[in-house]
Amino acid sequence: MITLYYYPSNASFAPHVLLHELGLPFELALIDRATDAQRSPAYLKLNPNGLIPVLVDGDIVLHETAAICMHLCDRQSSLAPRIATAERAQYTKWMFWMSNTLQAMLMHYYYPDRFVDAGNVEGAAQVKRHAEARIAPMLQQMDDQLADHGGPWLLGADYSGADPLAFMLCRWTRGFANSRPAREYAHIGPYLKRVFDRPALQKAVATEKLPSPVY
Ligand SMILES: N[C@@H](CCC(=O)N[C@@H](CS)C(=O)NCC(=O)O)C(=O)O
Repeated sequence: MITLYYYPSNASFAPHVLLHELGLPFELALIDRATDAQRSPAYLKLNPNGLIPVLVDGDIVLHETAAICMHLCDRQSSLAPRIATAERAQYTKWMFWMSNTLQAMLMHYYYPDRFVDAGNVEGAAQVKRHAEARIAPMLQQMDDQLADHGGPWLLGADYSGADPLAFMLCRWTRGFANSRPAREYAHIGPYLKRVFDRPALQKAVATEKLPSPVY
């Protein structure tokens, strides 16, 4: 049995969608952030970083969202390009870029107080503004990618594990105050709608009870 440790709307969303795409039996285990369950001794044994998600797949215990997505996709050849191809190299690049660059900056946007001294409200507001400003050209890069290949999915013609991850991260920009959220970009907007319309994503949205509009 596969278990995904999750919390609604958190980074567990992309793996949750992929589990539905795979059609494999799995169970969800709620890590209740309201009670800081991600910092409980039992959970820290699964992920010493105290962060959501964790995937347990048999004797594999995995944290890091992009790594979990790639592991799940490797179970079904249609969800990731074949190893040692140019397409695979680009897929790996986008997974690392989303995790390392876009998601990392979104963490500054969502948790700006962690990057300044306690009580430094103006400093935190500044970090948030700067994070948003730095994410704007990243969204433009994704928009350019979609425009350049003209295909329906992030990599081009084929849907892959990069798509639920891209959707999740774009969704996290929905509250941007000083620049355009992802849905307002010319190519990302229709792309998000295509990913949103997939039955697997709809199932994850329903289970996590994400409020409308979702992105
Ligand atoms: N690099 C990690 C980041 C995961 C992450 O930041 N998770 C957030 C939820 S979206 C979390 O668990 N936050 C709880 C906390 O910071 O205490 C990954 O990709 O899995």
